[in-house]
Amino acid sequence: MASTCVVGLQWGDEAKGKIVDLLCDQHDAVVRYQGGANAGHTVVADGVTYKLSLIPTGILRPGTEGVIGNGVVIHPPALLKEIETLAAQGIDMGHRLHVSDRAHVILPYHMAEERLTEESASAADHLGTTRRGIGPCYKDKVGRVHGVRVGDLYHPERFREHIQRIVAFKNRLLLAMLPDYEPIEAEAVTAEYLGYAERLRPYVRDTTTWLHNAIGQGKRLLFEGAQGSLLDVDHGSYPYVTSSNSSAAGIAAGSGMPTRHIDRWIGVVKAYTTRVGGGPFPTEQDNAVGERIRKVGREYGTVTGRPRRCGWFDAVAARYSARVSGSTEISLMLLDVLSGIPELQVAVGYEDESGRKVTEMPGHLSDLERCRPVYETLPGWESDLTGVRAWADLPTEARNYVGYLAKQIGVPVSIVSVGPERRQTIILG
Ligand code: 2SA
Ligand code: MG
Repeated sequence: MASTCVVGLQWGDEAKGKIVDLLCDQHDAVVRYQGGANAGHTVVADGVTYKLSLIPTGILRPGTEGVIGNGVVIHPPALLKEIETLAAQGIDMGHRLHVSDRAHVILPYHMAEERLTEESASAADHLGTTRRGIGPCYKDKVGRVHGVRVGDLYHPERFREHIQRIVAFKNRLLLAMLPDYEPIEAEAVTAEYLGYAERLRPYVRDTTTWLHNAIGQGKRLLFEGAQGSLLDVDHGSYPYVTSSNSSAAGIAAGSGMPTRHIDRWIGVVKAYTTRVGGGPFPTEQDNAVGERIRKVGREYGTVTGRPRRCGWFDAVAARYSARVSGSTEISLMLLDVLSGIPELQVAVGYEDESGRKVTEMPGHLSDLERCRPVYETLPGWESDLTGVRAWADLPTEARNYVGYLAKQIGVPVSIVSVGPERRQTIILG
């Protein structure tokens, strides 16, 4: 038994893709269990950059299988485009990609519904989403009446009738609410999606059974989280979260696999913090430090290109999400980005308005918004770390910084990354 999970412990973009890619050799299949094409994973291998969104990172390795589990929401044209782009880069999906017939499908009206809130007159409604239809699709899934699953696409008559009913409902709603809304034609959408279904047919199956059989055959699975634990719909900074359980809490529900098969629980953090989209961010540095991190770390959204908000490492948040995600080891990413900053700050606690100490992550938005970080200052280092391959060769200050973060999170660091390439990795004994 050697299944692993790799989840982000911040607000996403912790460079999980690189860790998943590194661990692929030790696993037989990589499983996505939540999110959709809002995710962006960048992997650099032998100088080639691969951008993955819906497809599990494992697909880049010739022998590894990729599973898109039931908890994922799928926009079929986005998936097909990704398959084609990867094929053009020489990645042959063959029989290695498995898409759950229980996963929900994103339809054109979901994008329109997202505009309703994201472009509403009241800024308080704007979450700063990726506009990929993620939230509205999950709403329909939980609401049940309007949910469409991948498996429905293979029952055309029933699907056609279902779409007619849904589209009639959505058109009425959206026409009343969105001034520039162009009504959707049920028959056109049906034909379009039945076309996608044919092209996706080789990949679609009951992935729950597939995974259980894989475990039965002694295969090792790697569960790959998208976004980060602080964006988890239950455990994150609600409502500024995504619509799925992006912490490790989502694994069982989103894959059909009990987590007792997992024996390695890796939490991934950056050496600093970023966030894209709205919501509280206590250690944000909306100043020269933040700009420097953004520039050196190339902190722009992989999917949307939006500049990411940057700030100091937040140990309160990381400690909390490491607990929620059950992390027993930490991969610390992008340490090289901090070179040349004379002093580094780490939030070790928060203070509320009246100066009272807060050591736990506040559950309510208003409380989190009002928190001021309490910082510990650590000396930085000058030298470029991108060529360092051994722990002993890191500057003392960098080693102290890593050790300090581990102590603050309460979980040991097992991997330190000093660049996007596979070889720019330090494995700690
Ligand atoms: P959504 O679209 O409903 O999931 O948006 C809700 C919030 O979740 C955030 N979110 C993300 N945060 C970081 N990275 C994500 N993936 C892309 C990337 C994002 C991009 O890898 O860079 O390209 O902009 C991601 N996906 C969702 C989102 O910003 C909202 O705050
Ligand atoms: Mg990303």
